Amino acid sequence: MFDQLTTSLQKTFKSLRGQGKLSEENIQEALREVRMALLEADVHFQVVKDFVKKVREQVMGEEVLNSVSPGQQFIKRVHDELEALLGDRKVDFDKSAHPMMIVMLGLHGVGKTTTTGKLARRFKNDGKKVLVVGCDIRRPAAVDQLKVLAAEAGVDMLGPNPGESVTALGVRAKNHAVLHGYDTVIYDTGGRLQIDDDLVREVADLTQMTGARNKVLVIDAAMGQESVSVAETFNARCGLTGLILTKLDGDARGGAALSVRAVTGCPILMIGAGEKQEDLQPFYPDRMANRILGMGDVVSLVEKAQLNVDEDEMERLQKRMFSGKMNLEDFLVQLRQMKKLGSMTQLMDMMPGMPSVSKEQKEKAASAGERQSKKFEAVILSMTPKERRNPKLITAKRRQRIAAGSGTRVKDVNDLLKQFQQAQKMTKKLKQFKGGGRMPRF
Ligand SMILES: Nc1nc2c(ncn2[C@@H]2O[C@H](COP(=O)(O)OP(=O)(O)O)[C@@H](O)[C@H]2O)c(=O)[nH]1
Ligand SMILES: [Mg+2]
Repeated sequence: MFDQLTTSLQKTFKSLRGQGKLSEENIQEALREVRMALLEADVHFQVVKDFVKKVREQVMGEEVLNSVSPGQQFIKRVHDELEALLGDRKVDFDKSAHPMMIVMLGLHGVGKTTTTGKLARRFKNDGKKVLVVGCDIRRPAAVDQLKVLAAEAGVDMLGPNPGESVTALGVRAKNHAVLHGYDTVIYDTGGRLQIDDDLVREVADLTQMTGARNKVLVIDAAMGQESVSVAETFNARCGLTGLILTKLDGDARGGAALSVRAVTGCPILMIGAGEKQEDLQPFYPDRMANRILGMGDVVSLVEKAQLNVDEDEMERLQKRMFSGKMNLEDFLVQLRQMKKLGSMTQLMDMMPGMPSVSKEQKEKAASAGERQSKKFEAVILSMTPKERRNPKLITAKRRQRIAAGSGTRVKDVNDLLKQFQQAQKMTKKLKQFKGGGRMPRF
């Protein structure tokens, strides 16, 4: 997702990077390219217009700072505007009422039921007692689908009684939740292929009768411009409180999804990037902006790591990475943690510089990467603790010993040391970025 946008923006930035000074002319040219990139990615034209205008105003009116190159400053502006477009800050569900109620809205097939299961699992893991309610009463299969997902998430589920209306079911579920001490109630509703009055009235009644504070529109990121008008209609009739983008794992251009936040003013709460229940993440505007610009998503990476692996170890590692110091012991920890994190392909999407690579290339690189990290692990294990802490000690002779000891070739030892040096270089950039808020060169 967003690969194409990333590629074209990076091309623009590349041509700016070499410029010692930005002239009005090359700013105009760069802005034109940014505009094209956004339009090609299917971002709504009005949103693009506003976006480019804001960047232009910012860039024209400002003095070039000494510490950064003009090109970097331009990129920073684009980054900031992109972040503002995606939302000023991270927003969570409205948890002020107990039980907290969420109504899932949206067209057919966008991922409401799947996301209901994902959310249920998430809240359950947070220690909440969760009830999901199958309000898609016209399709018996939909209620069964939710039943399966609820069982998978380990939460309770309530379905319609024969002849029961959606609002009656909604109110019954609410009473049931209050009576039995549920903390969270998620209503999965039915959708249509296109927006129609009956549907909107039905869900508007449901939200009103239950008093649910969270009215969340689920948007399929692959859907294109239609999602903008769908969002406007739902917002006008139900008063949306948030958005969830799904299918960000796909190849679609995704720009329409980026426009919906700007058009409705509703925050994006979560993003779904896969069919499995764990494939749901909170949405951070700044991280998404980084990712779209091809800076990767180091912070998300570290967070994902924290969920799955030893937290103390990760924290130590993170600190060392940000301090610009890293030795081969840290590198080994990193290799092992990465292994625990699951698919390399998924991880590579989050790595700096990676999003501009094609999917096939990523997959090919991923399996090669997994083989290589096994080798690297063996190599590091064959070093003495002193060598691991101070890789500069590793002379040609020592390389031979290490290769023999680990059943690898000297070339593998060299490759590892080279990669380690690159990682070290990157951590130094991270340090700069964290310390001074400056954009790393990419
Ligand atoms: N790849 C991918 N597929 C998804 C995602 N979310 C939902 N789906 C799939 O989209 C299809 C429709 O989902 P469903 O939840 O039934 O949509 P609903 O009609 O809105 O309830 C199903 O095949 C889901 O597995 C996602 O984030 N990524
Ligand atoms: Mg459904």
